[in-house]
Amino acid sequence: MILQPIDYVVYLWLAVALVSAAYVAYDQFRHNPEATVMKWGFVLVTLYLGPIGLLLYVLADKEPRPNTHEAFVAPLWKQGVGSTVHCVAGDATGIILAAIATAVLGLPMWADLLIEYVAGFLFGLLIFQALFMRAIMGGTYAENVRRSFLPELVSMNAMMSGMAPVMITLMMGRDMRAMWPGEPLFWFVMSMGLIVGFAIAYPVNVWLVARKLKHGLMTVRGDQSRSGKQGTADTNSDMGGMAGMAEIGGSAGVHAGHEEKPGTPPLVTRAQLAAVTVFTLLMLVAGMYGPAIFFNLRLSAESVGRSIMPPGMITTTETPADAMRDMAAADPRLVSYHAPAAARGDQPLTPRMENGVKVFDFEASVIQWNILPNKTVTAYAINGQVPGPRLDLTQGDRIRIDYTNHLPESTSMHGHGLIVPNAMDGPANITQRPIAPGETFVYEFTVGQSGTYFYHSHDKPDRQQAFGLYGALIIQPRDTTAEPHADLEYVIQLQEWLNRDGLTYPAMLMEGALPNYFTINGKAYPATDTLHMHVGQTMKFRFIGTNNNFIHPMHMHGGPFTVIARDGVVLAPAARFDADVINVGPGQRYDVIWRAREPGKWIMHCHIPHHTLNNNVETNGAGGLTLLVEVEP
Ligand SMILES: [Cu+2]
Repeated sequence: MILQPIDYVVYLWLAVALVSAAYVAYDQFRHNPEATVMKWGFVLVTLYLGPIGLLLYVLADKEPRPNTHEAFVAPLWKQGVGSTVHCVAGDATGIILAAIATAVLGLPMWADLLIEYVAGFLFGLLIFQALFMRAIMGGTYAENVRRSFLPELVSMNAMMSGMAPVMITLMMGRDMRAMWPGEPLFWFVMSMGLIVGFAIAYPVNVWLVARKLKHGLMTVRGDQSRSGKQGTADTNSDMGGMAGMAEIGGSAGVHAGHEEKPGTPPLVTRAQLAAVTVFTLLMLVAGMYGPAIFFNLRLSAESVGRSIMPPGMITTTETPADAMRDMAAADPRLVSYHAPAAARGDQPLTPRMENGVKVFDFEASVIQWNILPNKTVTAYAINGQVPGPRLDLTQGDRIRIDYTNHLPESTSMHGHGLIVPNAMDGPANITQRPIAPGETFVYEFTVGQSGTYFYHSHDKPDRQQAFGLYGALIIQPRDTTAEPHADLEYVIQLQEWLNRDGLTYPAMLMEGALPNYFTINGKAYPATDTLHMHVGQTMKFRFIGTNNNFIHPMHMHGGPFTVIARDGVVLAPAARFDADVINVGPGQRYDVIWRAREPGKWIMHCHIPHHTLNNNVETNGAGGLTLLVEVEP
């Protein structure tokens, strides 16, 4: 599934890598007179480097015409390619196996790096160098390990010094999917790291080949009557189960690209070797330690949980994984319901009566929700709507809410402003154990108050309420005589959203997390409701600060309204006042009555102009927190 623009590149790259590796495998084993160890080396490296591996194969190793391979691969630059391919094939395989293991085990990045280095080095040395090259080099396995140790060390150091910073920078940026081997992005990032590692290791390998410390490409022309799969018995026993490698030994004619015989003394002094070894060790330290200055290497793939953080979020070496998961996008792959574009939230929910108790079923899940006809958000929703269903109650009702959690994280519900038994209040980990995914929690209490209230998530509300876990509680008083009357009524629930490149992040008053969309009842203007009135009619607006961050100065055109209640409590007649702007802060409720005085199109909107735009764009004269009231004569 495409979650980010980079994913197109990732899938394309991985497809090209697979096709390239398939071609190299076919051509190597069918047509190219190369040693088997190098054939496998090129296949693996093409798998890791994609089209670059294919390019190197065709330019440096693929026999151009029959019986020209010996001469074709002779130049030093090609021998250097062969030597680097041999190194990277072994080292990278060890590194990738280690990366998968450390991710699954939940080890931190710093441990991941060290284990990758050791695994890559050992895999390269013990298997790709000492084991597979033994038939060519001669001698015992132990002699080969000893002889290969320094060349393998300097080559591995150089490769890791290039790979580590690329891997860390790309893995530990804002798209943490890159840390998890189950994600295609992980393989793409590994590929990018290996490309840089290959490039850095190449000059080192050219030097190693030139000084006769390592072999490069070879030409192997076996007995044509014999299948390449069948080696001699003694080679097979050395190779264990890897019979396919057998033809590098036995009776096959092997010609190393350089004409030295096995055992030719290296053309290198102790001082040169020591200098190169020390220098590549310094490169390694710089490559491994350098990124720790900028990234928190204590994080693990498991702890960050494939989070994608908002663009612009400030992360430092101290930013914990919890902070990243808190600010991460809602995962669109978890969407269980695509609400129709015209669906509305705040729908009255009819209870079923059980022994005099009004019972409501709440189901929280991840949905796709349209805030505009052409703009969807990934929302956390109750009963598939944003805002959640409205509960129309009467003072004195006994109610029960059976709350089932289908979210990927725990949750809870708080009845905001209500006087309830403490155990029914909702703050997760304070008055109740959070409702785990798949669990149901029962909230039951008697509604003693009346007025405008709301419910919202009280488990990580900065994240969950921002994603849409809230809804209105409208409670009629038992005695309605004191209630100021209006002809019509409309509930206004405010919300802020952050949506970029198709992903929805919890909007927060933090760097990189500021909202770019704003909704009334889950819709941004011009998708908000248009209200219809006649001159002389009155409308009771119930403002609810269901949003998380801003105080919204809600302003009415066409004359002032009368503020008649605050936070569910009706103001005494002497305390009521007229205004044309009311500041609705998070959690606050104001009931106001507005009289239609003149016919026409009157708008209500937030007076922070940025909040009346959709991603900074004005549509049909406004956007976001804007509502149209059409008054007929
Ligand atoms: Cu506002």
